[in-house]
Amino acid sequence: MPEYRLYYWDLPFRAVFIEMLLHEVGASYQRRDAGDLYPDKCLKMQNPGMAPPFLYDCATRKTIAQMPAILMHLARKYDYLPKRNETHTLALKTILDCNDVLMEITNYNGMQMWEKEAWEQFRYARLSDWMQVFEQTGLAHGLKEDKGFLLGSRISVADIATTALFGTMIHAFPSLETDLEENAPAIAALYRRIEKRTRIAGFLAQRREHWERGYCGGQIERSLRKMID
Ligand SMILES: N[C@@H](CCC(=O)N[C@@H](CS)C(=O)NCC(=O)O)C(=O)O
Repeated sequence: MPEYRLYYWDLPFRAVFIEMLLHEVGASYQRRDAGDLYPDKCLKMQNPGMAPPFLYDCATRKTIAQMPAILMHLARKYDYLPKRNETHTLALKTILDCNDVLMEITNYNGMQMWEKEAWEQFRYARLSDWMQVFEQTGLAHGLKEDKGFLLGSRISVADIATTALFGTMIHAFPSLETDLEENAPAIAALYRRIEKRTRIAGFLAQRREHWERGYCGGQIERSLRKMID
């Protein structure tokens, strides 16, 4: 029996954060369609949640919602959290930053489709500032282009989340690689190093063959593609 069940759509967007960490730590899981829980059963389970991803932990027989909470649960369990209070807090802050970027790049979960002017303002002001936020965090903790991790000398959930954010974004929209190179060269190097870790590389190769350049799906992905491709 797998250790976890992950309920999500057949897309990388928020699930890839969780899947990358599960692969990195060697935990077994089964991918289930989000529709198995959402929306009908969301309020009926213990620890109800609003929307996928949901992670069912077979050991505790409980379901957790909210991507950041799921990552923190797994990171604690598999020792992927920094030890010091400050960096422990920064790991959570990094995951929340990632989730904010996901929200912003999808124009608040597709509330409105992107128009050229708004997209360019986002791309060249907000997104580039976000990239610099990650870069400055890394540099402050000794990250170099050829070595190191976001929050110090040891890998943590923050590296997995940063890679899931920028690696997935750039795989889906390759022209954004230039933006990351210009605003956050050490982060660009970091995500490439993390993507090469054996278990993560195997997972990404297999899932990307299936997802191809897919990102968040729906009309908002089509709108993003109109802006970027
Ligand atoms: N804050 C939540 C966001 C969850 C979310 O927006 N899920 C999307 C897919 S990524 C969804 O299916 N939303 C449907 C809904 O909100 O009803 C998280 O980080 O997990």
